[in-house]
Amino acid sequence: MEGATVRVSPGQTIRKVVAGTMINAYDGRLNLNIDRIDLMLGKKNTDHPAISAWVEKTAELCQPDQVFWCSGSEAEKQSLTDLAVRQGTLSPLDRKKWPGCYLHRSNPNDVARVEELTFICTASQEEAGPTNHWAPPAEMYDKLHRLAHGAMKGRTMYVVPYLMGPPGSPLTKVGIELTDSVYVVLSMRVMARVGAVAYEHLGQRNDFNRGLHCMLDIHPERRFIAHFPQDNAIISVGSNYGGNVLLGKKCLALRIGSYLGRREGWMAEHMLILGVEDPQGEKTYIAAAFPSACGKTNFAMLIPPKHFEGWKVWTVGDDIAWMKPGADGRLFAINPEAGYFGVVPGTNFRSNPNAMLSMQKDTIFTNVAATAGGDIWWEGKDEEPPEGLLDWQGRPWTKGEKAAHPNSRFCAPMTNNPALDRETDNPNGVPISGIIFGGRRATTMPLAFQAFNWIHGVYVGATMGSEMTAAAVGTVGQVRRDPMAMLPFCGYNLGDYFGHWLKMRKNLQKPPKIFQVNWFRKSASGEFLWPGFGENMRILKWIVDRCRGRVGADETPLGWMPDPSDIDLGGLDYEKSKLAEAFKIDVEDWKKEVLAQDELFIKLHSDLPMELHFQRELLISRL
Ligand code: SAT
Ligand code: MN
Repeated sequence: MEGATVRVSPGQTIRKVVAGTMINAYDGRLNLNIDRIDLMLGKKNTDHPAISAWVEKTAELCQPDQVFWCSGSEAEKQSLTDLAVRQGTLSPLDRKKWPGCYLHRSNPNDVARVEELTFICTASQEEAGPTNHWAPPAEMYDKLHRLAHGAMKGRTMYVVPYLMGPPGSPLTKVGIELTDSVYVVLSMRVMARVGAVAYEHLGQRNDFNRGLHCMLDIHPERRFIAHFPQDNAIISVGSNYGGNVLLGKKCLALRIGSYLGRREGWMAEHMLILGVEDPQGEKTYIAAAFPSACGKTNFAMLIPPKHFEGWKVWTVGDDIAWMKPGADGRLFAINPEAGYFGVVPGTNFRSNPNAMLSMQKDTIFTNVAATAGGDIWWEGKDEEPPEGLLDWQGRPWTKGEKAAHPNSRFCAPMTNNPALDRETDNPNGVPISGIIFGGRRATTMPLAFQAFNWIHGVYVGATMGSEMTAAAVGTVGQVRRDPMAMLPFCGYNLGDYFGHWLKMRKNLQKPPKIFQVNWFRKSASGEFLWPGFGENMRILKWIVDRCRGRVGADETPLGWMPDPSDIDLGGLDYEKSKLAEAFKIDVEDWKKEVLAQDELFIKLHSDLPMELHFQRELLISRL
C-alpha cells in the first residue's frame, strides 16, 4: 500500500479521513499519504482459518458491539489515541515538552502485578510446582468464561496480532491478544511488533498464542491472570495494569515462554541483554537477571563514567531474553520485546540518561504525577516539582505525600533509546558471553563473584534472594528467594526449571560464564557500600575481562572474586575501605543464608535436581 494512489471520481465519498489530513486540491485524483490514512481501519485483515474461528468464537462469548482488527498503522494509532483521549483513558501531555506522550491513571486498586491471582493451569498441580498458584484447566476455563460471558457488551473487542522477537528469527513467536482496552492496544503497539508482520511470520501454522483480556469492572475479586501452557493460551480478567494485561510480556514471553522453552530446547529468562564495547571496538554481550524494580533498565542502559574512555554499553533488551544454543556451541539471545515498560521514580539524567531520552517522545506514562498543563513529575526527577502538581490519582499534591506511584511506569519504543544496539533486530540474536544474577540485598551478598562452573552458576541463580519491591503487591523490603528472578514468571515446576538449566549445558560447548552481583549492600550504619548506576561499569568491566580471560581472580568459598586492585576505581571519589566491606564474606551471615535457602529447597525437595543438593554441601564445606 505504501505510496498508493487512490483514484476518487467526482461524487465518490471517502468514508474515513483521519483528523488532520489535508485535502487541498481536488481534480479526481488524490495522492494520499498512507502514513496518515488507513482505508481498512478496524476491518478484518486476515483469513487465517484458526484465527478467524477463534476470534469469532470469543466474540460470541464476550458479545462486543464491534470487533476491531488492528493493523499497526499510524492512522490506527492516531484514531485510537484520539478515542482514548475522548474516553479519558489518556490525557495528552504538553506537546512541546513531551511530544506524542500521554498520561494514563489506573484504577488505584490496580497498580502492580498480582501474584496471588496469577495461575498456571497445567493438567496436574505437580507440573506447575509448589511455587505457582494452580487450578485445573477445565475449572479455570469455566470460571473465566463465565466472567467473560457478555463482558464486552457495549464495548469494542480489539484483535491485536503481534510478534515477540524480530521478524524472521527462529526464536520469534506469534501472539494474538483480544482485549477491550484501548490502553492495552496502544501499549502493545509499543511493547511488541504489531500488525501484518505477525500474520506473515505465522503463515499457515496454528501455533499462535491465544490471549484474551477483559477489563470487567477492575475489581480485585474478579481479577485473574490465568495461563494454560498446554494450550498456549492466556486469559486475563479484571485488571488493566501492564504486567497483568500486556499479554506478550510476562504472560507469553516468560510464563508460557519458559514452558515452551523447556519443550523446545531454549530458555525464556527475566534478563536484560547488553553489549559492552571496549576501546578496541570489540563487543561482549551479557545477559543479567534481576527481580522487578531492581535496576534492570538502568543497567541495560548504563553510561560508563568519564574515566572509561572508549567504552560503551549498548542495549539489546531491558527485561526479557530468549536464548538458544547456536550451531557453534555458544548461547544466542534475542529480546522478544520492542519497547520498555520501566519504573519511573528514581529515573533522572544522572541515574539513567538513556531512559530519560527514551521517554522524551511517543511514550505512555502510567500513574506519574502531572499538572493540569500536561507537565509530569515523579520522585527523583531532576527538577523540583512544578506548581499545581496533581498526584498519581489526580488529587492536589501536598509535599511529603507520594506524588507518583512507586510502581509508576513509562512505556516507550526501544527505537527512542540512543544506545539501542544495532544487532537488536538480528534474527540470529547476539552471542552471550556472561550471565549475571543480581538481587537487592542489604547484607551478606558481596558486590560480585564468579561461579566456578555452569552447575555452580545454576546453584547461585537458584538460591538468589532479593528484597521485595513495589512491582508486585506484597511486603516491600522482605527478603524472599527469587530463583533466577523467575519466581513470579516460571510457567512450570521450578525444580524442573533448574533441571532444564542444567540440561542446557549439554548443547553449549562454549557456555557463558556465570556471575552474581549485589549493588545494594549496606554498611552497619545503613549506607550503600557501592555507588551503583553508571559506576557499575567498574564491575561490568571486570566481568567482561573475566569472560575474555583478561584478568585473574581469587578463589573464595563463594566463587572467584576480584582482587580489589582489579576493580578500576579511577576518577571515582570513593573510600577504598568501603570496597573491602562490599566484597566481605561474613561466614556467620553465610551460615544463616544457607539455612534461609533451605526454605525453598525443602518446598521443592521432590523435584530438585541432585546436583543442587551437592552444590549446597560443597558450599557448606567450603565455608
Ligand atoms: O509490571 S511488569 O510485570 O510488566 C514489570 C515487572 O514487574 O517486571
Ligand atoms: Mn520485569
